Amino acid sequence: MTANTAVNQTDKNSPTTIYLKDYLPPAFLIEKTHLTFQLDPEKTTVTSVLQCVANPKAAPSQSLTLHGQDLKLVRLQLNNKALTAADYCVEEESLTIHAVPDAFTLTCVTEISPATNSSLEGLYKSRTMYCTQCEAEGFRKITYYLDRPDVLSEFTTTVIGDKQQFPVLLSNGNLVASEQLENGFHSATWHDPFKKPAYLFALVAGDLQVVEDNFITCSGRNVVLKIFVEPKDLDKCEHAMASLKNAMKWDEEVYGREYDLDIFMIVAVDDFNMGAMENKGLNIFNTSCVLANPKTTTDAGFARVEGVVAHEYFHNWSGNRVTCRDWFQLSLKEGFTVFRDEEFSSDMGSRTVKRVEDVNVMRTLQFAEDGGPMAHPVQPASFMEISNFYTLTIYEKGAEVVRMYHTLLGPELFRQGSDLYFERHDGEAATIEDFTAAMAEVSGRDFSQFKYWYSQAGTPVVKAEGDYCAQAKTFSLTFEQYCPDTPEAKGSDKKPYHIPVNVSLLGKAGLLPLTLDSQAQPQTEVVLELTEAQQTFVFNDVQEEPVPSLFRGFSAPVKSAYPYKKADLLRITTQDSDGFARFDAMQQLAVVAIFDVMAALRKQEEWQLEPLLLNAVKELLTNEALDPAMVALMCTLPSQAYMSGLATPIEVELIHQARNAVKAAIAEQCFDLWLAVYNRCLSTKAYAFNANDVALRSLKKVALEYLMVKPTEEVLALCVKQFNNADNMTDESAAMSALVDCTAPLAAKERVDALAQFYERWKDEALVVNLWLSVQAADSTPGALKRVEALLKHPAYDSANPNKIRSVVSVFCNQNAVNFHAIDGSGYVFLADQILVLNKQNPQIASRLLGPLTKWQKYDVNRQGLMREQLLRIQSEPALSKDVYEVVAKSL
Ligand code: 0A1
Ligand code: ZN
Repeated sequence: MTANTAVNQTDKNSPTTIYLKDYLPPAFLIEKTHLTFQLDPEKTTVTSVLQCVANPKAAPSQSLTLHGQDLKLVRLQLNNKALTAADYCVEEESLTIHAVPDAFTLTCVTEISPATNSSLEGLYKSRTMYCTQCEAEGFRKITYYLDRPDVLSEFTTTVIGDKQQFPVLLSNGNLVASEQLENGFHSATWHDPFKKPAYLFALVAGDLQVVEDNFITCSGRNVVLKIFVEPKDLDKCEHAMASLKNAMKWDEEVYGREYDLDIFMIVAVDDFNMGAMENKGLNIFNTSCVLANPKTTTDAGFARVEGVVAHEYFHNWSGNRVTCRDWFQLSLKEGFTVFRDEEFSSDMGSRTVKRVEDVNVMRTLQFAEDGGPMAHPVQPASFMEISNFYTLTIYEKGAEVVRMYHTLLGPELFRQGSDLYFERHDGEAATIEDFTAAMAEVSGRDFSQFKYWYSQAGTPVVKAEGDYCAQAKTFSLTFEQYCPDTPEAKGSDKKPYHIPVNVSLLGKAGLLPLTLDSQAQPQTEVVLELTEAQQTFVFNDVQEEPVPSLFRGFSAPVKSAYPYKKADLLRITTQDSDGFARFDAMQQLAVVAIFDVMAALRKQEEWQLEPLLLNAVKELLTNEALDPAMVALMCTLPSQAYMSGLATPIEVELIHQARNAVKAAIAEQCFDLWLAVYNRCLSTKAYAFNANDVALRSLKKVALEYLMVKPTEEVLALCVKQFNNADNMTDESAAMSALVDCTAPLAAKERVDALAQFYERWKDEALVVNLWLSVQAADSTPGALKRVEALLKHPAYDSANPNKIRSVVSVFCNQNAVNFHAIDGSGYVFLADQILVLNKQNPQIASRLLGPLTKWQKYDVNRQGLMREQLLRIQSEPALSKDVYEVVAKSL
């Protein structure tokens, strides 16, 4: 088993911290890279021939230092001269050749062991196939190289393998040669004409089937599209292919970006640390993000495939053609590409639903990251292990920052800015500053204050107050902003942000026309630009006291507060033209209702469901003109995780109880309405993935959840019927979840039967089994840890497969709060045990699992002690990986 190089604890040194301010260009460039792989499970030979030149833009250097990790060096040759031990020095993570000329060819032969590479970085085996993962720094586990994103090279790759075992041999670019060799071996040579950094390199070898299609680009070129999968998954490629074609077309229409190679390939692999990877011309996907079939995949799964396929495809421009100078610029490609994929998905389905889902992720998960010990700016200033920085802040907050340019500039100028950025930096490694400069140049705007969104960590808090003067007919909005302390800076030292605030004013009969001092033409929505710590905006000619609708569409990633009365919120939920604002107001009403119940439970007092919330729900359930997807979202109570972000210390049990109590009250008091809604949503049409059908299924699911809180015989029968007769996984798994979540004695047998039957039906479908595992890991009834431990021993579990680990361990620790945070600390001990095993086996996954423990400061003193104890236990492990070390050290 190879693991990441363990941190040497005996010398008491922590791993080195790398700083953005220390960036230096590379002393050498690699113009051409020629690789030959002779595949073998334990002894793959990699021959690299590198054409190197001194970098004219860097300080001259006589020696060349290459990155390398877990490599066995077999041979080294400089031009025609074989090098001997005296000519170079091999260290744990590098190879230095003492003297090199200004231009030279370096030939290097190394041996690696893909079969024992359990870290899933570099070249590894996933079931029967070989594949690679090189971002961020995995290429150095393949051969010695300048493994940094600002070294761009033209790659030619020859792969040699046994033809029977590996009929398919793939790498980046175009296939330029294939040969039949002796002893049943064959070879394929691929050439990628586009210069790229090593992190975009890919290789795949396996016995794979292919689904093929084509796309004619806007300039009339034919591009062959291929999706490679294991034979059993051939029936699950159609949706990814359609999504790919939609994404290619969308990128041409919306960004003017045309695909550049003659072939675009996707490969599905089972063992993958992340969702997918944008390697040039050869994207590698976690099966969970590419395979979809109505029978085995939920609507959420379909949406994820559509989004991830598009995301990886969009990287061809935002990431590959224009790449990153260094890893501090990661959000340059990730934030921009997430913004692009979010907009694509909005255009393909329901814009409002997509926005609500994305904002929920920001508010529940990214805000928690921003408020924890791993908080970092969108452009971090330092890191120890870059793998730890593939975060919600880099991706999702980064996308929100790009969205704010879009809001401030409007679509036309934004497009001009992106055109300029792509044109100016094509074939280069760029920086976040380059992106900002392009946006500034096309708009003539000054983004110097806006840049604090990149350099300051933490979620800004914006408090607003309104003041209506009936006499003068003015409405003043006063905003105050501040940003809390984060690990790298005190709040008081942070500069005010440049915040776009989308505002409308609601009158009794709808949106009011707005006249600001600075504007002549009345509109119904304006973008206020908040730049001061405190600032007032005055609207004129306001004929009645309005209810302001603020941060419409979540126009900035901030925590906002306005002293709304409950009736004001109700007005927004029913009258606002912005779907997100309606959802948001409803959620605020629900939060208030849950907090009220928590307060009553704390004092052991009687409580009553907030009547305004109940009325709002009833209105939503009876108004058949509303979008069912919005009804579903608005009737879904804020999650335990969302509620946990609102007050410290987090009262785990109380939130759980109060949420359940509110849910039960709504369920009971609207039972007949829910039943009517459920019946209204039933459909006899065959499954299709489109906004309307998804909307109906989502509302049906929410209806079933409420009905199953306290089911009648009739409801239970409906649920079982849906479980048995559904023609698609969305409905089938919704019924299973409803049964599993149902604690009523009436459903006790059905609950047990459903789980057993589901497994019997789907035990041969790995991704469906993951769903089955996660439903059980999230089951919040008592005794969850025992059940989870049993799942880890179940034949369906595979402790080396990240998807399985996520389905059980992550789901239990992140989505089963009452059990994970059991007051005896057993959940924490369990997680630490898992992390310690994974630390050796797969450090990236181990480090990601640490998340819930790092938030210890948000809990009561008792739990704080128990969580810290486990962090300390992990810290005392003698061979801690860099990945785990960094997160633990920063958390303590
Ligand atoms: N760039 C990919 C995600 C990715 C990042 C890191 C990986 O290994 C550490 C793997 C994939 C994307 O944004 O889709
Ligand atoms: Zn990405």
